Amino acid sequence: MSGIRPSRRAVIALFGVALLAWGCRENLMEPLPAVREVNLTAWQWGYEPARITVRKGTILRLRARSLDVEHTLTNRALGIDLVIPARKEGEEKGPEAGPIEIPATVPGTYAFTCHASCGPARSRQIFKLVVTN
Ligand SMILES: [Cu+2]
Repeated sequence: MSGIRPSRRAVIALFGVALLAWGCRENLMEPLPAVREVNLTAWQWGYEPARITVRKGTILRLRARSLDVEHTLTNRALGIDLVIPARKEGEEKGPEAGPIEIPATVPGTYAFTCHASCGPARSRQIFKLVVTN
């Protein structure tokens, strides 16, 4: 009987190693997406930062605040239209808008603009998301 024990141990050990290897393989095949947190500031007429570059597969988690009047962060093709409320008198910034999550799945450059009635140079207010491979 004592001759059987080592082989049973060996089988159990092999099963453990196989299970561990399978688990590691699963992790390598489905890596968790990286999350990039961005705190955007909007003003008449721009965004800070004005450009963000992320790798494909990243999730952009974005919050925004205004330094003056109401703005939006809009990309209609992506279905994003975030309203960024105006700053109230006596406050440094307006209330936080978001967070919204933008999954960066397709490489390219995506422009976001403002569609609020924030003034004559609104067309200059552009935020660009660059997604690389
Ligand atoms: Cu604006």
